[in-house]
Amino acid sequence: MAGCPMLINHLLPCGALTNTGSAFWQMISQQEKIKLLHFMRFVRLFDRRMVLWQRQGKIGTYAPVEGQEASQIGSALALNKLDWIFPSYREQGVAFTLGIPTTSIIQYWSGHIEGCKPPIGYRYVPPTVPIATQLPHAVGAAWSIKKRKEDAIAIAYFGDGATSEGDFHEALNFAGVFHLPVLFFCQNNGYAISVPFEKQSATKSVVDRAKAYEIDEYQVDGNDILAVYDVIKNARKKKRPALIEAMTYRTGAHTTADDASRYRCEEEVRVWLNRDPLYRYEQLCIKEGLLDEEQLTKEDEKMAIHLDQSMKEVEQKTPNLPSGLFNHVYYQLPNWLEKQQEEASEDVNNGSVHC
Ligand SMILES: Cc1ncc(C[n+]2csc(CCOP(=O)(O)OP(=O)(O)O)c2C)c(N)n1
Ligand SMILES: [Mg+2]
Repeated sequence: MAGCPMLINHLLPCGALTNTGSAFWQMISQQEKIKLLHFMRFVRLFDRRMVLWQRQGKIGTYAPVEGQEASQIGSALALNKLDWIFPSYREQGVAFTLGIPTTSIIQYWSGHIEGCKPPIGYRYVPPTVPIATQLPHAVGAAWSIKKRKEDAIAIAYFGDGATSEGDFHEALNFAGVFHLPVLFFCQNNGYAISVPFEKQSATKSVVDRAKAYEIDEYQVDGNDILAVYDVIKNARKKKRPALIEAMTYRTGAHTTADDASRYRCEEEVRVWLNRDPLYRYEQLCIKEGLLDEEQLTKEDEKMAIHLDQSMKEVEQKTPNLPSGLFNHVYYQLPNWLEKQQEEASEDVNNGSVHC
């Protein structure tokens, strides 16, 4: 397509198929290597099911994660139980890896408040939709970790678009000045909705900004799960502020409300499909003789059953009423909002709004 600003060179030159020299690869058992593949396959299956369910009207708008699984699963695996995690809205891969239940993730995308509640004992805060606002929150948590001398870090997940927000710069500055144990993990997927990275940044990469705040910087091939794991593990150990840029790509649309063909061409997407992180890891497992096709198929079947059951469970829950939108915002609702809440209830009662 003429005039298509292709992001084909957006990925770091990665050389080998996948980094088998990785400390992680050397460390884990054969069983764990296969489990990792199941994890990636599960997130992929979940993601595709969610897009279908959105089309069937079972859930609300959904932000697909396809193409970013290695960045998300690799980074989440490198975290410890006491770490504080501040996700954006696209972090389903992180949530699954940390053990957040499938029903909870579906509930989040169905507008149920329960989907925002992490299970007790998890330091996974509700996903943030306002871009970059979770970064100062992560800094606050890191400050508390430092004061309490906890053996933990805070990590904020965000996209390349978030780096144009004031919150991003304030957070990095504060973290640098106070030497806080916080990782700023940017998944640079090339776009902020339809805006390509080079149109919103004068610097060639996100990590270039780290120098200004005197914090550590890492740039990693975000489609290589082993490389991502190693980088996060290494950065985590230092308990210092760091900006990490995982170079990746979302092969789907920004959300189910977006038509990505309006701003990027087929050729660009094709190039990135050939760099698919799941395919890469799967090929590695095959090459290393780890893969049992029969076992994989059986696992896939189990996953599909689990997903359908989880969806059924969510559907059986009481639907979220529009009046619920007003809860959990104020300790005491102001009069004018109380009135709106009553009106929302009336709309449901008289049938003008369906749930
Ligand atoms: C403060 C704020 N401004 C604008 C938006 C609208 N918005 C939603 S997603 C998005 C793009 C974010 O891009 P990026 O940070 O790269 O994350 P990605 O969606 O690519 O994962 C924008 C501008 C928003 N949610 N919050
Ligand atoms: Mg982006």
